[in-house]
Amino acid sequence: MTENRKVKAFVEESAILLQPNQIYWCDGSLAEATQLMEELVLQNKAIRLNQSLRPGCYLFRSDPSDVARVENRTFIASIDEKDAGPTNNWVHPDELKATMRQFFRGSMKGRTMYVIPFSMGPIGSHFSKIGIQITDSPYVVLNMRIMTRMGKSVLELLDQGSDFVPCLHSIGYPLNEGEMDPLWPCAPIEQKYISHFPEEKLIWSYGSGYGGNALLGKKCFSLRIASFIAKEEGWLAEHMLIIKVTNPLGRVKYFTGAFPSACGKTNLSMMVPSIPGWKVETIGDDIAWIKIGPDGRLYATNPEAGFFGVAPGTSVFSNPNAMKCIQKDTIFTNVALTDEGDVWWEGLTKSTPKHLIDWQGNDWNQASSSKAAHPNSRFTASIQNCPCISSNWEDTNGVPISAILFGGRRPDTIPLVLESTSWEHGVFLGSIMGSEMTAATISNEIGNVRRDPFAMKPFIGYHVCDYFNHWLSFTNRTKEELLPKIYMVNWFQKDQEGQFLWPGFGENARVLQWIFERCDQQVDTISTPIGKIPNPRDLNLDGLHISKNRFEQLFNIDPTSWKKEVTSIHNYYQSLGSTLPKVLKEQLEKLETYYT
Ligand code: TSX
Ligand code: MN
Repeated sequence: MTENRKVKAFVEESAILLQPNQIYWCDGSLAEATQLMEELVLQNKAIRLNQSLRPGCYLFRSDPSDVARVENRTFIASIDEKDAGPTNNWVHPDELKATMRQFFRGSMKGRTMYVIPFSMGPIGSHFSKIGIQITDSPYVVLNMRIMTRMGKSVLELLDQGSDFVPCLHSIGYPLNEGEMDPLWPCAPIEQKYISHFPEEKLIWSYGSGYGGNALLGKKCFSLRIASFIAKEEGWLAEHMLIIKVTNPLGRVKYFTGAFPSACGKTNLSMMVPSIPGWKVETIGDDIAWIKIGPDGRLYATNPEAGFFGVAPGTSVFSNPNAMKCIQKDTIFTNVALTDEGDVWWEGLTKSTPKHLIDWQGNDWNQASSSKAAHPNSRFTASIQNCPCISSNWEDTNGVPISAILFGGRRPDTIPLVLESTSWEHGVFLGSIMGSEMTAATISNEIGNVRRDPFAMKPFIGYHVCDYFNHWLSFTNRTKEELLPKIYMVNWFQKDQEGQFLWPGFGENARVLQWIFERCDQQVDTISTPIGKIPNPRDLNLDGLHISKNRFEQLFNIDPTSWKKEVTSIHNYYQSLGSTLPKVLKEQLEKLETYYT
């Protein structure tokens, strides 16, 4: 409890609307988490995993209708429709609130209303922002405890009068007298609402208990609401990893990187370099808050305190550090269960277990046609579990950024690495980011590029063109030479046979080395119409057996592909409307002089 009047009013008004059985204030302690988990195990909502293999680890299975973020049920309810822009769903805030109030009314009947005070960012840092999430999901409480700084320390800040973002959440499944509670209660898809009121700095989420729909500190607060606040206040809230790179001489630089989904962002953030003497340590794997420091450079902090990572594809080969993170005190959601009481997912091991219980709780064997783990199954683990966490990940001033990486999954067209010629050109590269649509993409346009500017398409809490303008405005806020260098990287080019041209994973350190040395002006570049590429002698290929032909393909700039690309960017830019910054149109026009 707290004496903060705004907090008290929020909790009291919520309770009147939601009509829970009882109200519980979370203190964030281990005792509290243990008791909540015990209750969930007794109700069969959580499965205790084999404690000698995975101490402190539990498995949850969600309802099959509640397995991922729901972008078509996500709303940016700005007062003026124009402010939400072409990439967001918009409803007038008054109308959306009226609709949602009907759903929220009595939605916690028969349940406990949990009050979660949390901080995004280290307690006491000028970066940090407080939220209070009200929820009826103990699963959400347990996940928020890992993903944020939660409980008592935050209540103390609120007692001292700190402001906060109210985050109202209900799974949307009231329990009437004598009614049976499903294992994963939630509302049907058409009743799910993930709503943001940016001008009011308010989040209302109804009907889903899964991931980004329900852990409101993450995408809703730290990206959608924070991006809006960041524009007002002159900073950036980005969908980026943050890494600390140390060279063999012990010199340190920090890089951030934005990648669309399925590009291995978490893998890169924990990568083990293949080249001797180089070290990569993690500051964050998903979100970066970036501000101009007193010296005019950009400083980044990770507002989160945990990883909510995709399980399938995570293995000792792809991400050995993540495998160590999830050895203990981890919540697994929608992965498969082995006969030993351990977890399994596609891509974990070369051989498939003979028998499993799949993510829906059914028997599964090698003849089964379905996947054992859901493709969007997750692990929730504390950053403290990570063997490669940087010692200064909680620095209250953040870490100074030397380079920003923009990535994408492109089988052709985009070279292994490309340096921007200016900040404006770098923003252009961010704005045209995209990934090829694969069989895993829920779309029938396999082979086409899905544009995902700055990997922020689903997370910009306002008009995408205003967002581009905000990025461009940084040259007015600080000296351009103090801003990070901007790179586009592409680990995913393929040869004519469909084989990956670049070995990726730990070998990506060779690209990081080149960027590192570019930041120190130790190496030069070759200018091309699309930007600057490495001088072949400067990319460290020691111990890597790659033919001259393959190497040339990795940096080949094919005019036919670029003609197609320029047309595609042109069409994409048109879809963003008339407020697209002139500077970006000019960047495209310059490219068009080479490729038409
Ligand atoms: O995460 C990936 N990274 C970044 C790692 C630091 N993945 C996995 C993407 C899906 C989430 C990659 N996949 C990367 C990569 O750099 N590159 C590729 C393509 C690739 C896949 C397999 C191999 C080589 C390249 N080789 C073998 O499997 C032996
Ligand atoms: Mn993400």
